Amino acid sequence: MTNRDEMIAGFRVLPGYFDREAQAQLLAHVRNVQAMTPFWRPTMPRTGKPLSVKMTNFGSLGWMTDKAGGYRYVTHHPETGAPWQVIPEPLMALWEAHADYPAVPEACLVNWYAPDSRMGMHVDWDEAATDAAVISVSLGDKARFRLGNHTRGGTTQSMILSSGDVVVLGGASRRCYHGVDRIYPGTSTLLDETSFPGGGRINLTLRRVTIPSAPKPC
Ligand code: MD3
Ligand code: FE
Repeated sequence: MTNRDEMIAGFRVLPGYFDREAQAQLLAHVRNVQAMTPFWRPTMPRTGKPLSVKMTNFGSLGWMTDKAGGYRYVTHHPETGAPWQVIPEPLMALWEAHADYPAVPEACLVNWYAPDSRMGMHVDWDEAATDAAVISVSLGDKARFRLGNHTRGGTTQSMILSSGDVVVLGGASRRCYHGVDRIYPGTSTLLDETSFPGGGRINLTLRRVTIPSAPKPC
């Protein structure tokens, strides 16, 4: 087995995991939290440069970044002060079925890509529970996702993710560089113009953030 094989051993794609009806249901959950925890545009630590995606979260913890405080998890929306709403049931069921982890997910980051948004190559380092997989759900327009290496540079591979696809980033793949090169505008009709002006793509990522406390002996 090559290094690369080991690295991507925990990486799985489940194409078409959610059918159109289930995708619409997940999107409705995103729509329903907009009043309390709307999409906002996070900014980079130090520079304050806005990210290209808008974000919100579900869960007991939500990921954010801003100029003053940097990358972190918080319990409330940075602008409205409302607590993040609960992770939708179909996502909890997905985690239960595929995370192979003895604790519930705490965060579900929701990224909304406009047709011209992208996400540069990075590693997700802000979770203490690095042994837990990250599970990703794609909704709306297709995107070209890129999976790299444990170091910046080096070999990468790209794949197209479509609405309803699930990616499980377990094992060593959890610590790989990854990003989104581009969105393919107009390749899905899932996002309605009223709730999601301009359309684009929504990505949901389920994460365990804190290390679970040891189970009580019986
Ligand atoms: C690979 N999101 O939110 S999802 C992110 O499509 C993020 O919005 C991208 O990268 C998106 O941090 C990609 C898949 C993903 C998420 C976490 C990972 C891939 C990952 C962690 C480690 C390796
Ligand atoms: Fe990431």
